[in-house]
Amino acid sequence: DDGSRLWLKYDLLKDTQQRESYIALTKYISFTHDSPIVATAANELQLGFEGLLGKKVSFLRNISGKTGGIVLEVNSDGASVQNLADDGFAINHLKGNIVISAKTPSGVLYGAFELLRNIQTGKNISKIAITNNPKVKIRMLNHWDNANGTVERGYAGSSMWKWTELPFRIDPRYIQYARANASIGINATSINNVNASSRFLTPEYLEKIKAVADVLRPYGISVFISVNFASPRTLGGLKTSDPLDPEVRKWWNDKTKEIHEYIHDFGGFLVKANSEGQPGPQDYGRTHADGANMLAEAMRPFKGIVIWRAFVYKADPNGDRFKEGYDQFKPLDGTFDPKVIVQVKNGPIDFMPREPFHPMFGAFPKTTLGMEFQITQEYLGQSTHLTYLAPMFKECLDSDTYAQGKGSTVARVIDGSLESHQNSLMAGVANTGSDVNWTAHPFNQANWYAFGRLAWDYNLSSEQIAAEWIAMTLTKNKTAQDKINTLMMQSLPVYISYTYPLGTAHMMGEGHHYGPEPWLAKSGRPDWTSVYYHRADSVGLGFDRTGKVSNALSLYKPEVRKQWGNADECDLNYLLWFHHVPWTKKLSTGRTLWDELCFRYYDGVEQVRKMQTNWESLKNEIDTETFENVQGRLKIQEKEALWWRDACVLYFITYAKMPIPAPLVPPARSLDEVKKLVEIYHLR
Ligand code: BDP
Repeated sequence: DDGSRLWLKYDLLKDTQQRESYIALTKYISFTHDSPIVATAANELQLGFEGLLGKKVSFLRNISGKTGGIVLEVNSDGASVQNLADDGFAINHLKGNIVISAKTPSGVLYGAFELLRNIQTGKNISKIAITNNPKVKIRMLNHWDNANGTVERGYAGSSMWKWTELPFRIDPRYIQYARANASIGINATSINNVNASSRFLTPEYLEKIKAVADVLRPYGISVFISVNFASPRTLGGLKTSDPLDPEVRKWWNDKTKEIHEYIHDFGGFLVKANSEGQPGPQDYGRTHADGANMLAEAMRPFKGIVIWRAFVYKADPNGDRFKEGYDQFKPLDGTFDPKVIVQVKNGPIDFMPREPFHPMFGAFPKTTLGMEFQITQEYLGQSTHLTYLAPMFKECLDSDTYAQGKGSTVARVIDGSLESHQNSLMAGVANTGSDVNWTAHPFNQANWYAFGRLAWDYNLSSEQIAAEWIAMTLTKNKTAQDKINTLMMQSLPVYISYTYPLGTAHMMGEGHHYGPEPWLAKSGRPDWTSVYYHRADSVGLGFDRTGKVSNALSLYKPEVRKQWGNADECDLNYLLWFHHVPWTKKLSTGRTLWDELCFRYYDGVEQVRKMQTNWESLKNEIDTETFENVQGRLKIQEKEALWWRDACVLYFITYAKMPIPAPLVPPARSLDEVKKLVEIYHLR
């Protein structure tokens, strides 16, 4: 199995009895609604039944009294759809048929995939009764794909969009991509890097993007474009891109109209502005709101929106990057056009393996805030570490901002319910590429899957999502499923243990972000070094954000401040995010900071070895190609875990000046030797 089918395997169910029971309930597929999306749903059911049940199920328009089939029904005001949101669906037994009803064609499509998932995971569907609504309206992938075929922070080959072939050749993978996304409820995609090229706004590229949009539309997926803010100047030949300049506004109005001539249901713009060298309204003394509102005005005649990113930070050696997004956007709360969603990364720095939730969540009642997670594992082991991210996404979504008292979770900020916003967005930076299995590491598929499932319903548990994915993707054997689930659930804490324990952050190799480089002290900007973040000195380790050095903690509500503000009570997982802790300080574990740090680095490596042994025990239950693929990657993971452990322990010991506590055995190599390993990655 080369993994190309992802979780949509549809292999024949081996249990004949179970198969028979499904066959009895799926004698035909009936639908009357003439929508391409409903047709997609019917086709997918047919494909699924053919594979899973080994029989071709035919389509019927009129069932007149027949029973034992599937009925797809778009119905705007029947009793069955009363409690449904636009993309929601109900699946019920009605008059002898399994009826999938929804208010919209997309709802029917999501219902069809839910039914298939029930069969794929071996559920009894004879009494199926489901009413299901998505929590978030826009469930979106952000591709960081470039026009030249490379992918920013992509670890699974090159771009899946074949720009040179489009619009004339449609790679069949676009359809597989659309199916996979629709199966987990993803309904939007921005197709190019946020470090955007204006090339994507030229007629030549709009024609290509139109071809992609035409493929995705029957799967309920709308297309967004990341735009370069300087396009009026660079592409339009104007003297400026000042958002208050009438000619600039006209240029965007015209361009937006032009885009709609290609893509009538265009999703909208995604913008990274005045961030990491990208142009933006501040280049002209204007605000983020001026920029975003100008684009919103251009979108006004249409249904699309503007997604404006809050990932901004100045290069200030005396500042604290933690506060930048908040500080720059706070005065703008209430000034954004209703068509604008401000997209905020889960944490205040940059997708670190563990970050406290971004302080903007809960502090911007008058602005629709969207979530940006990173599915591609820039800081989470790229394609060589098995790291299941659902628990990380959930840790953020479940965090309580206390904005309106207890229970004001980040999830409720994002779904709009806390502050009564109409629109809502959860975006994930995609991990897809040209690799045959899409994501390089077979387990990275699970992160794409988990992102979609959580964007649909953040109340699903990480275990449940993993269980679905495993059953659909890897094995039907219950014992093996449980073992793999345990392995996945352990993987994030294990990864954090040998890379960023106790709330450390940002100590990776410069530029490529691969491997450890905690000694990095000089870079293009102070906040691109490692020492800026860990602040190791002869006294201790960690960034004091409680007021003495930075008062970042004050951006949170008092309850949150209380939870993290006192080093004696702070959750150890967040400790060094907020405190500069003496090496000799006794922690709640009974160990000193130094000993605990060493213990976690060493334990992380040991746990990877256990993951290897556990994986070995699954040999007979997993397809050989997949088994060996993961087996090989786990070996690299072990080697790299050791690399992280040795680099960090040997570097920090130069400050702590204490021995590595027994019974841990000091690394066999010296700090200089480990430093050389990193140099390799900087060689030209
Ligand atoms: C950082 C990446 C960089 C992205 C940036 C962003 O290192 O490649 O361009 O985020 O989100 O994580 O804009």
